[in-house]
Amino acid sequence: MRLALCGMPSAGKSTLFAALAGRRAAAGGRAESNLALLNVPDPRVEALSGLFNPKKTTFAQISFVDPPPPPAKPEDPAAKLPPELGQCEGLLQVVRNFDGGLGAPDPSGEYQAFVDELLLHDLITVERRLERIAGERRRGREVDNEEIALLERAQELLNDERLLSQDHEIPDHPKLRGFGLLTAKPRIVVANNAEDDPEPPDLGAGAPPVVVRAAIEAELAELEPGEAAEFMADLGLNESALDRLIAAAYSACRLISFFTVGEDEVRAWTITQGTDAQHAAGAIHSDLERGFIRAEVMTYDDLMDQGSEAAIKKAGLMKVVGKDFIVSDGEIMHVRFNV
Ligand SMILES: Nc1nc2c(ncn2[C@@H]2O[C@H](COP(=O)(O)OP(=O)(O)O)[C@@H](O)[C@H]2O)c(=O)[nH]1
Ligand SMILES: [Mg+2]
Repeated sequence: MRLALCGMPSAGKSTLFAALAGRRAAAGGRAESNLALLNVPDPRVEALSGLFNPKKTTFAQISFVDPPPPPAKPEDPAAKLPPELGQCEGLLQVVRNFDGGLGAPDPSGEYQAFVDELLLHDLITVERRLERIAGERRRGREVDNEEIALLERAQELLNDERLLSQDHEIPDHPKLRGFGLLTAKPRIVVANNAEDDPEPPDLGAGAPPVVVRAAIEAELAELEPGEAAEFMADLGLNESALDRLIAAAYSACRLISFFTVGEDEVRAWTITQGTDAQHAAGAIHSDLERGFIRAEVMTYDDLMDQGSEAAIKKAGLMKVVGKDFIVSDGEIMHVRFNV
């Protein structure tokens, strides 16, 4: 999963990136994105690895992108936001809630101002596409009426200042996938608080934000694990910004993990809630999806209770399931396939 940091200038995006990535981010004036590919911490993977002693242990991965501000193009209001935002699966909207010599923060005002930028970006994208289709129709070309209906519905929502993520169909529709519509994406709102302030600000809309204190958490990320734990205890933090943001991202993107285990590898895989066994197998390899026969499924908790797969089978806790079985978080699968 790829998440892009976004928000107003000086909200603390690059500082938060450094906290997440555990290293300094390149600051302003750069042309390239800061990019971090990180393991998703999961104690279950560690416990399974302890049980199977595999040659390899592989965590799920998540990537964070901190794109540079795009070059100013006053004539093109749609070019105000970095194009990288359109290419990721979710947005992390950072809102400044510290003074830091930048002036008193206005988290709810800044939050809404950036949401307005997202809405405007999408409205321009949708209207440009509709104009293009109208041009094709005038030239006698065939047009896609389903796409037009979707775009017109999107336009109506956006004109009412409503997010496309609220629509039942627009966010996942294959006909709109290529347009990088930003309000259709899952978005996690992050308040970047002052060092001494653990309270979430009232943003006037949406769910309460995840609170981070990016400046100190960036320092924390540079410490040795032992020192970091001590420092976190002093700050009254029991989970790092990374842990909290990953949990929020999994929930906002409706993601779950399942596992594969064995002597060769213990591994976590990320799928969307509601994925069936055959498509989950496809997350591992397309051959497993194509040649899917059945899967043997046990739960992580049962395996930890029973202590071995042999004991699981003896206790009748290994299920044999077909392709339509819906995989749940924490299930362990052996896929039987034939290609
Ligand atoms: N006091 C304080 N300053 C911060 C914090 N986060 C960022 N800053 C400072 O605010 C300025 C802008 O931060 P930066 O991460 O570059 O913002 P960006 O423009 O969103 O990438 C920098 O001078 C940071 O050092 C914070 O949590 N507390
Ligand atoms: Mg920056």
